[in-house]
Amino acid sequence: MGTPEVRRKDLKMINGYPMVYAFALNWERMEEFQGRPDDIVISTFPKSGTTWISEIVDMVLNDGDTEKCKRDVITTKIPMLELYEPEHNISGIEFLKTTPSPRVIKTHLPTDLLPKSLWENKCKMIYMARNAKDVTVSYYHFDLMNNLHPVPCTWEEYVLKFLDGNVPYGSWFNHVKTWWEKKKDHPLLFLYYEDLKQNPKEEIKKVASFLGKTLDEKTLDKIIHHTSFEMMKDNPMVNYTHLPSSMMDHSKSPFMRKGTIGDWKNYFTVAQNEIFDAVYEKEMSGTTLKFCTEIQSCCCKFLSDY
Ligand code: PPS
Repeated sequence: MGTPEVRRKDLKMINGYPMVYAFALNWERMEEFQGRPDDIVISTFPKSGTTWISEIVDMVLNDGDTEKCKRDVITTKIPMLELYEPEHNISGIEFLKTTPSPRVIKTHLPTDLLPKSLWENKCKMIYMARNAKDVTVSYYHFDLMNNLHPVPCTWEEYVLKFLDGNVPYGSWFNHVKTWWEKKKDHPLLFLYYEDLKQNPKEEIKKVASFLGKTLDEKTLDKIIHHTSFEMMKDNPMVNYTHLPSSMMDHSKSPFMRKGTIGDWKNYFTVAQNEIFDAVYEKEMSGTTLKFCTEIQSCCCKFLSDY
């Protein structure tokens, strides 16, 4: 049998979640994945700053040593669990099997698709959340350039699809709410993109403390500088330009696009914003999660922080 065609295919349902077609192939692999007690999991809904927090975690674990952090590309340093691309024989699971401990694992999986052993082993997890409107804009542009995703529709249709959870990994609402709940009974650090953007030092200190590290001011400043959007945009080890263009076509939209809070205002019409807000209010009622959607002095204040 030849290599299956996985580019621009429709999403495939896995236990009720729409999944990237290629990743959904042989899903049993995921259920059998063996977590190790010292694994560190970085989880996000896509386009919430995964690459950013991943590089921060790598810098924290390496005490701010930029040379060590240049040892390899981000996809090798922090492999993506569910990534599977048969044409180039890229498999997150296979790669992780041969990765020495302690492993840092990237995933976008919702809580109930994450392999059980990662929960059972009480692995440390860092969840990074970003406001839904900026995620919608970022995801739309990602669909333009990511050939493993279905061909994107118009922006107008995309907003509705996003609200319906008809995008890879399903509903943003379900994702952030269920991960937030996990915080109650699992070692999980819940962070916000907007907080990291506005107060990187405080947020990086939280990451360091969660990972059992104490970093001095100079190291913290070094990490902030190395992981700024401007630096990461031009860093070929983290800006995803190393992947084959058959997977990601940066001429359609760069992976490191804008890296800002509030870009949604450049895309949402007044009518779209009203529709979005109405769904948002319904979906988010009853949760203590609070997001900010624009730059302001007081950002994502939530009611039951650590
Ligand atoms: S992915 O494909 O889901 O793993 O993408 P992810 O890394 O989660 O998200 C990509 C968005 O994060 C922005 N980004 C950053 N913002 C601020 N600072 C830094 N250092 C940084 N690095 C990446 C990236 O530009 C994408 O957001 P948009 O809004 O599209 O620019």
